[in-house]
Amino acid sequence: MSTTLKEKISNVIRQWEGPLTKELLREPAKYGLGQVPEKMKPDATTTVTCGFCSTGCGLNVHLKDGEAINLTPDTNYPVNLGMACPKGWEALAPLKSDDRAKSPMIRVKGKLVDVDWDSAMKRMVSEFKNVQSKYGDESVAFISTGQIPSEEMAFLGALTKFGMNMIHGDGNTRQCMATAVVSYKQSFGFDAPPYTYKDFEESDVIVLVGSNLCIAHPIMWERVAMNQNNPEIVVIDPRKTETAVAGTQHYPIAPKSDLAFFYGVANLLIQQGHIQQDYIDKYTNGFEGFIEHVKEYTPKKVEEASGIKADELQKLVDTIAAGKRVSFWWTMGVNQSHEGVRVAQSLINIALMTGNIGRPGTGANSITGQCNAMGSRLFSNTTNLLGGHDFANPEHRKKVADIIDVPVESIPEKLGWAYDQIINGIAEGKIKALWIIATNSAHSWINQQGFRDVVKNLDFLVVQDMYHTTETAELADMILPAASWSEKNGTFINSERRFGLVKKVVRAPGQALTDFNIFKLVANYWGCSDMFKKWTDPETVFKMLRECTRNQPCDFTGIEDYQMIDSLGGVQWPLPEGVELKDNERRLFADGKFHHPDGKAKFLFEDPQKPLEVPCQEYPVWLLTGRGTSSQWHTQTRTKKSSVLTKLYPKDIYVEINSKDARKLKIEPSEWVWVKSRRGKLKARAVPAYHVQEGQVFISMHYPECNYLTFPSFDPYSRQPSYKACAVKVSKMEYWEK
Ligand SMILES: Nc1nc2c(c(=O)[nH]1)N[C@H]1C(S)=C(S)[C@@H](COP(=O)(O)OP(=O)(O)OC[C@H]3O[C@@H](n4cnc5c(=O)[nH]c(N)nc54)[C@H](O)[C@@H]3O)O[C@H]1N2
Ligand SMILES: Nc1nc2c(c(=O)[nH]1)N[C@H]1C(S)=C(S)[C@@H](COP(=O)(O)OP(=O)(O)OC[C@H]3O[C@@H](n4cnc5c(=O)[nH]c(N)nc54)[C@H](O)[C@@H]3O)O[C@H]1N2
Ligand code: SF4
Ligand SMILES: [Mo]
Repeated sequence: MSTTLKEKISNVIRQWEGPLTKELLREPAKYGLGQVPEKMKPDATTTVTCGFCSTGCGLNVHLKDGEAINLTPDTNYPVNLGMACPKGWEALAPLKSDDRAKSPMIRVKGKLVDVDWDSAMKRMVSEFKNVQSKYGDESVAFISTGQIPSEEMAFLGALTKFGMNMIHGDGNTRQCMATAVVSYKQSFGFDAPPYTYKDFEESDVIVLVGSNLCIAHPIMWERVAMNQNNPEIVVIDPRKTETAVAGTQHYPIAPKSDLAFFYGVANLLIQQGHIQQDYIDKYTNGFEGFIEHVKEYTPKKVEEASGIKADELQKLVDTIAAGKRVSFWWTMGVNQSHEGVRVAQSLINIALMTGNIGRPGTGANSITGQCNAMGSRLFSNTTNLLGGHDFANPEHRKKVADIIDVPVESIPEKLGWAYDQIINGIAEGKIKALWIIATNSAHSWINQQGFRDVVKNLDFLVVQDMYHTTETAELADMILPAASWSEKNGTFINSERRFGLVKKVVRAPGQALTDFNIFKLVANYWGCSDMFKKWTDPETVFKMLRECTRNQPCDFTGIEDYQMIDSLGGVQWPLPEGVELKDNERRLFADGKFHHPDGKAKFLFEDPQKPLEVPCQEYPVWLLTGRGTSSQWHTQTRTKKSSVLTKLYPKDIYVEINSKDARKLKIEPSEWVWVKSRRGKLKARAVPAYHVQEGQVFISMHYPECNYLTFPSFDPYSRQPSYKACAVKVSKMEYWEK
C-alpha cells in the first residue's frame, strides 16, 4: 500500500515540481507546464500579475537561467501602465526568506518536527477521517483565502466538499468582501462589480467611502491622478486619511454613521429633484418605498448621527447633482460594519436613482482587497457553487457535476457555515478538525483571544502556508509547506473583473509544493483521486471553470486559454464565446439590464442599527483599524521579509490619537501607552495628530496585537466582521510598565 502511495507522490512531484531549468523550459509539456508562454526563454522577461493587492498590476519578471532575478512594472499592461507600489517592486524578496516552510511538519511533544510528505499525508488523512467517523462528516472544516489562484481555490472547494464530504468551509474573503457580494446579489441579482479602472479617469465626481485608496490601492489612485476632468474627489471617512488630504472634499462622519448619512444625501437629492425618473422607471424596482423611507433623514437627523452640518451635507448633494459622471467607490470602511450590506446598498441606491451606472465614469463600485478575492467570490465553492451557481438548485448541481465529471450526489445541497459560525462550531465542539490555507487567522481574526481559546478545542489543526513561523502555524498540529505566488501557475481576477496570469518563474524551496499539488496529494491519500482525474494541471482546470460559467453573468467561455490572457494584458469577464473582444476596458450594465429575473435592479433599505459596542464612560474612545502604509501587507508574513519595505514603515506598533486628547492625557509623541478594551490590552507608541478626530484612535491591523482589542460583531446578511469600531481606553503607562 505505502509503496504505491509513495510512487504516486513522487510521480506527482516529478510531474509538477521539477526545477525550473533550461530543460523544463525547452519541454514544458513534459512537466505539465504547457502554459509556459512561448516567449519565456531561459534568459527572458515575462509578465506576471502581482500577488498582493486586487489592483492586479502586471510585473515584468526578468529571468536568468530560467530563474527570476528581478522585476519591473510592465509599461504595456492596461492596469498599471508601468507603475507599481513598493510591495510590487519588492515582490520577489519575501520568497527567499529563511523561514520558508520547506518540509511538512508534525507537532511531537509540543515541538514541530520535519517529516516527509508520505507521513504527513497519512497522518492528516487518518486524523480527519477519525474525527469524521467519531463526530460525523460535518465535524471537519476548512478556512481558505483570496490569495491563491482560482484553479487552486476551485480544487480545494471541490476536493473538500465533493471528495471529503465536508460541508463547512469559508475563507478570509468573508473578512473582506462578503458585504459587497451580498449587497450586489440582492440589488443586482448577481455579484457583479460593474466598473473598469478607466472609470477613475472618466468621472467628474469621484466619491470614495471608507476607502484609503492612496495607501491600500496606490496604483488605482494613480489612475485617479490621470483624470483630465479636474474632478471633485470626495472622501467620506472619519479620519483625514492620505486620500482625504489628496482629495477636494472630506466629510469626517462619525464612525458607523454612514447609513443615516447616505439616506440623508438621498433624501435631499430626491427633494431637490436631482433624480433620473426615466432610468428609475425603466430599470429599477422599489423606488417609491425608498422615497418614503428616506424622508425622515432630514439634515438635522443626519447631523445628529454623523456630526456633518446641514450646509456641508448640502455641498455634497450639490456636488453629486452637478456631476455628469459620478462614481461611488467603497472599501472596508463600508464592508466591515455591523450593517455594511445596507450601507453598500445606500450607495447603490444613489447611483441608480441618479442614473450614474453603466456609463463611463460612473458606478456603484466595490473595490476588492486581495489579489484574487474576486476569484474566491466565484470559484472557492464556499458562498456559491463553482461559477456563481446555487448549491440548492438541482439544475445547477447537475450542470457543474457534468462539467467537472463528479457524481451529482457528491455535491452538497446546502451552504456551509460562515467563518464566525465555524469558529462558534469549534467552541461548541461541533467542529473538531480544521484545515487553514493561506490565511493567518491567529492574527487577522476578530477578538483574537477568543479565537485562540476556541481553537484549543480542536483535535487537529492543519496549516498550509509558505512560512512555518506565522502566528497560526505556531498553533498548528501539522504544517504543509506551500509554494507561493510566482512559484506556480494559475489565474487571479482583479477588482475590475480582469483575469491575469500568475506564472512559475521561481523554484519553490525544499519540498514545498504548489497548493494545487498538495490538494492532489490529499485526494490521492484520501482515496478520491478518481473523482479528480480531470484536474491534471491549472490550465485544464481553468478550462473546466470556464465551462461552469457558460450562460452565467460571469460567462468567460470566450477566453480560449492562458496564452490569450497573456497576450492581451488580461481579459475582463464577461466574454461569452463568439463575442468579439473589441475593447479591453469594459463596464457592466450599459444596457440597463440587471440579473434579477425581471431584469431590474432593486432599491433595498432598512433603519440604521446602533453598533453593539459604543464608547462609554469606562471605554470612552472609538478604535478604528485598517491599513497603515503601502509597504505593509496584512499580517506581514511577507512584507516584513523585505529589507527595503521594513525601512518604509514604523517598526513598533503605534496608535494615532487626536492631539488635544493626547495633551489632556499628558501623552507625548512616541511615548508608549496602554490601549485597553473589554477583551484585551496592548502597548503602543502614541502618534498625536489632527487627522484622527477627538474621541477616536486608529491602530493599523499589521501588528498582531491589534485584534486582541476588536469586538466580534457581524453584519447579519453577510456575516462580515465589523473590524472598524469598538470602544477602548487610552492611558499613560507607569514608568515600570514601559
Ligand atoms: N498596503 C496595503 N494595501 C492593501 C492591503 C494591505 O494590507 N496593505 N490589503 C488589501 C485588502 S485585503 C483590502 S480589503 C483593502 C482595504 O482597503 P481600504 O478599505 O481602503 O483600507 P482600510 O484602511 O482597511 O479602511 C479604509 C478606511 O475606512 C475608514 N473607516 C473606518 N470606519 C469607518 C466608517 O464607519 N465609515 C467610513 N466611511 N469609513 C470608515 C478607516 O478610517 C480607513 O481609512 O486594501 C488592500 N490593499
Ligand atoms: N483589525 C482588523 N483586522 C482585519 C482587517 C482590518 O481592517 N482590521 N482586515 C481584514 C481583511 S480585509 C483581510 S483580507 C484579512 C487578511 O488577513 P490574512 O488573510 O490572515 O492576512 P495575510 O497576512 O495576507 O495572510 C495570508 C497568509 O497566506 C500565506 N500565503 C501567501 N501566499 C500563499 C500561497 O500561495 N499558498 C499558501 N498556502 N499560503 C500563502 C502568507 O504567508 C500568510 O500567512 O484581515 C482582516 N483583519
Ligand atoms: S498596487 Fe497592488 S497589485 Fe499593484 S504593485 Fe502594488 S500591491 Fe501589487
Ligand atoms: Mo481584505
